[in-house]
Formats: sequence, structure tokens, C-alpha cells
Amino acid sequence: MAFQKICVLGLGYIGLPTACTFATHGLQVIGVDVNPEVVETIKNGGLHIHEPGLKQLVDQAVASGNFQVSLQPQPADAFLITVPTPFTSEKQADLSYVISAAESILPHLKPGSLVILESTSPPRTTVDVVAPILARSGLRPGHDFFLAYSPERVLPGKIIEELVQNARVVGGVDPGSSQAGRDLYLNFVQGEIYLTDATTAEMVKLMENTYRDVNIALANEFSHLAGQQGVDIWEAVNLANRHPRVNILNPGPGVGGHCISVDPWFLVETDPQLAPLISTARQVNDQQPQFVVDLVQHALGSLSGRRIAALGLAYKPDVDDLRESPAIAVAQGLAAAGAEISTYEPFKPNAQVPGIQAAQNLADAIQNADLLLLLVGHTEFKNLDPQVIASQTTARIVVDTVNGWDAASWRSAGFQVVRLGDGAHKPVPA
Ligand code: SAJ
Repeated sequence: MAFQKICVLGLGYIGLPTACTFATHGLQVIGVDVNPEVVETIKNGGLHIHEPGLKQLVDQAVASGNFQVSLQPQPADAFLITVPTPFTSEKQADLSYVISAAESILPHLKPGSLVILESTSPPRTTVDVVAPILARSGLRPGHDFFLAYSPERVLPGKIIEELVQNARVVGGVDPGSSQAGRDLYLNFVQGEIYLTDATTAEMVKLMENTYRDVNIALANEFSHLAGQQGVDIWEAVNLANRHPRVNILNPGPGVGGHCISVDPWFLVETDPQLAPLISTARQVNDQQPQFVVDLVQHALGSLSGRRIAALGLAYKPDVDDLRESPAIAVAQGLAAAGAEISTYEPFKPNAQVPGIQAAQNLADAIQNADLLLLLVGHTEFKNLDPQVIASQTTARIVVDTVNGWDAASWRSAGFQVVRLGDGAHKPVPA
């Protein structure tokens, strides 16, 4: 099946790179976002998100003449839904963006159209939520038009590359829909494209991210146990990973971002009785910021009135995304315990976080601090020279939650060094 014109609904971290990649591969693409600021920013040659290589890709797409942005969908051969699926305070998927995106396609649906849902969604969303909405057109999914689910699997920080290289799973509501989806992605995907049904494809996505979450929870739990035994977790993980069938992940201040810290709940909500391990892992990772607060309290004796420079607010290294960030939870936890927090996030120096003072640069953040707290392993932070930092701050203690700094170099620059999981600093139980 050949496609000339496609409409991509939702121009976030997935939708914008996907839309532009289709455009640079010769398809006419309408990128749709309901947020006028996003549409204006892109029209004016700007970007509302940071992702390595994205600016260049958007510029290429615009220069090709194939990429336009709009507030509303327009007639097209295929429609891709790449909107967010946040979770509610009860940890249930909020499908309102998916629903309104599907509804906005309705006037443009015609026999032979293809609709693909890419947004991470609970199992059966495509068949139980999206299909009935689209059927209001009078056209039957899988008969009169094609409908499929295809999860995005790209890693923030490597989106542009992984979009093209990664294997892709396409799950149709019928075999014809799966094949139509494959035909569309073949325009640029170089990895294998595997066909299945829609609900299996939804499960695959949730299983991938849950697998990672559970394994990070295990690493975090190991770090607690190792600490109690006086064992350095980083050395222990390194040695355990020499086993040919073991690959333990890294402990840290917790799990954030809009994917791994959210998606496992979409499986739990289907039947909590059947998912005790998944929800326990989520709880272990959600408690990790408090573990860091306790570690810092132990290092300082008391938190009240102490000045802490928290380095990094993003959910992981070298991205600007602050969603569900454990670094923010740590900073807020320390502030709630009476510490004075100044933060510096190089990828978003103007970010406002309630209760936290954000510095515009590193020097301002660390100048009058009692303690430097490394929360995110941004390359910029890892490359800091401790000798230079020693001359820029009053702090003489550092707490490294990501194993980002060479402890010996920081010690020889005059700092007391505490590393999460180093086995030498047992946190005081809360
Ligand atoms: N983290 C650890 N220890 C580790 C690895 C990660 O604490 O060893 C933390 C990170 O610091 C971060 C969180 O986990 O806070 C998640 O980071 P990540 O790099 O593991 O994953 P994401 O959320 O950036 O991207 C994931 C990827 N999924 C998998 O690797 C299974 C990506 O392929 C998905 O496309 C993406 O979720 C998504 O959009 O769902």
C-alpha cells in the first residue's frame, strides 16, 4: 500500500521526530498539535523540546517542503496518534488525549484510511476505545479502514537514530491492518518490522518498560542491602555482571520520565491481584528519593537550615525532560525537611519547581553551599574538575547519587565524598 499524505497528531518527543522523519523520506506530512504555542514555535523555526539532532531533522523536513504544522487534522491517507497518556492520581491511564485525537480524525476518515495508535496505552485500548470512536464514522475498522497499534520504543537522547534503526512491532485489528502499518513504516524503518495483533502489541510495549523498571528496583534494593553490609554496590554490580547471564542495572535516586515510571501501572490497573511484583517494584523505585534524602541527612547530621546545591533536575542524563523526575522529588524532600536548596539544571535553567530556588548557572548554585548533591549524571557535571569546583564553593562535602564522580579525585581536592551505595555511609532509617 502506498501513502502520499499523512497526519501526525501530537508533536511531542515522539510525534515531532516521527513526522519529520516521514517528511524527509518523501511523504507529505501535516503535524498537528492542539497547543497553539507548540505550533507557533515550530512555524517560527524554533523547538519546544530538546533532543540531540532534532533541530537539524526539523530544519531538513521544513526545507524539503513536505512538512507543515497545524492546530487541526487535515485529510490524509494515514493518521498517527502520538499524544501523551498521563496517569491519574489513582495511577490509572488517562486516555483523554487519545480519545480526543481519535475524535478529531473522524471527519477525515474514508474507506482505505489507515489509523495507527502509537501512544503507550493499557491493553485493549485500540480495540475497546479507539475502534468504537472511529466506527462512529459508519466505517468498520478492519473492514472499511485499517487500524493498528504500533509502540514507539525509542530512547530519549537517541530518538532520531533509534526511530530508524530499532525493530518495530505493528499490531493490527486484522491482518490487513498490520500489513498496511508495515507498508507505512517501511518508508523509513531499517529494523525488522514484526506483525501481530493490536492487544499483543500494546502488551509488548508495557512489558518492555516494566521489565526495565523491575530490574532497576532490584538494583536499588541491592544497594540498600549492600550498604547495610558495608559493601560497595558499584563494585558488586560490576563483578556480578561478569557472569555470562547476569546484567544488573544501576541504582540511583529513583526512576523518572514519562515512560518507565508510569507504564507499569497500566499493567497493574488491568488486574492488581495478578501484578504484585510490578507494583512492589514501582513502590521501591518511588521510595528511592527518600533514601537519598536520608543519605544527605546522615552526611550533614541535620538538614535544618543547611544549604544544599542540587545538581540536575532532569529525569536522566543529558535530556531536558523533568517529568516524574526523581531529582525533583529529592530536592523537594530536602526542602520539606528544612534545607535550603539551590538547583541548577543546565538543560532547563529557567525551570520553576515549587519550593526550590533555581540558579541560572553552576557557579551561583554552588557558591554558598554546605553540600553538593549530584542528582543527574549529565556529561557537563561528570566532567567537572574538583580542583576548580573547590575554589568556587564553600561546600566540602559531596553526595554522588549516580556514581558520576571519581571519589579519589574529589577527595584529593579536599571534599568528603559520599556515594549512594558505597557501603561506607549507612543512611539513618526515616
Ligand atoms: N535508570 C536507573 N538505572 C538504570 C537505568 C535507568 O535508575 O540502570 C533510571 C533513569 O535515570 C531514569 C529512568 O530509569 O530516571 C528511565 O530511564 P531509561 O533510560 O531507562 O528509560 P527512558 O524512560 O528514557 O526510555 C524508556 C526506554 N525503554 C526501555 O529501555 C525498555 C525506551 O526504549 C522507550 O521507548 C521509552 O522508555 C518510552 O518512551 O517508553
